[in-house]
Amino acid sequence: EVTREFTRNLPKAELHVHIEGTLEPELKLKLAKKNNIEIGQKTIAEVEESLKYDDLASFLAVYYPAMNVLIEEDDFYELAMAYLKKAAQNNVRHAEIFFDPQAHTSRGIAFSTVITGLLRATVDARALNIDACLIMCFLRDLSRESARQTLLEALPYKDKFVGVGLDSDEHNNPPLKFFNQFCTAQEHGLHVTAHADVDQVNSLAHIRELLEVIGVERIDHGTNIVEDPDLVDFAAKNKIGLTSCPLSNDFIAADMKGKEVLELLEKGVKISIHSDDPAYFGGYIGDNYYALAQKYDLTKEQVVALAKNSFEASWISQKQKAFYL
Ligand code: ES4
Ligand code: ZN
Repeated sequence: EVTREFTRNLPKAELHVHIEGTLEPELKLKLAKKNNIEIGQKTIAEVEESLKYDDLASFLAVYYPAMNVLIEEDDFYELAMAYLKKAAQNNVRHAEIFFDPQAHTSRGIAFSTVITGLLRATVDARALNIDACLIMCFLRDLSRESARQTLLEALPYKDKFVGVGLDSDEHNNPPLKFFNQFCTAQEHGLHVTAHADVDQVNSLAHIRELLEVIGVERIDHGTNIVEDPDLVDFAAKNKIGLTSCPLSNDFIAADMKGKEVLELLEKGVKISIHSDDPAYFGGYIGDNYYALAQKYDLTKEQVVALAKNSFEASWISQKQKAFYL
């Protein structure tokens, strides 16, 4: 009953996509050539051959080196524009896009180069009928001091992004490591979200820190919350958004987590479906909805409920939400 066309055409909000994770092999090769970067691959087939991972650490080991091809402001613009065109084809109406400044500033690329290129693409996205904005993520496996510096550098641009997030390797990197940065960001009126990747060590403790201490508005992935009924109850009552990414979870945890998604949907949690790193995990947002719907035999009503949750959990105004709900 739920077709590929249905999942593609349904109006959606994309709340969990890493712009660096939308770097397709073709653009990677093109930018490597333009910028004279040695990446060890010369053909699409060779790039595809390099896409081998089965957990978070092995994925990140492929993911970060690929970003070396992004040098100029125009490279960031082109990356984001290519993503936004794919998003438009998937009927994404609103996109809140993660970017990882430290993955670039650590290679000597200026923060202003990254954000200016990405921001220019979000402006041009209006012509595609997409309302797009940016979320700046801290890399949790880097130091607090690095996060502090990054936030300091970002604050002069605070009207150019809507919130902060937390991503990269979760192992031994609990949310409270960045308590100060989250507080400062909130004081400046920024929204807050953070990854609690599926099946990570101490995942429930991390989710509890995020909800009780930091006061996040969303949790990225976070489906392990089903193990704690009190936290599920809290998330439902407080309209905490959970952004689940089936194709990513299938790579990282060999499980799309459909059972957890359905249980949370049933319990009234604002859970929705997203694409994480679509160039790496085999599909954009429509593909993620379709894969989940196929595997778990979802009804149209369930798919529509997930898509409506994506607008409810988004950071658009109540008036804009009324338009989509
Ligand atoms: C990520 Cl799957 C995943 N987990 C954590 N951080 C990330 N950054 C990009 N993809
Ligand atoms: Zn993610």
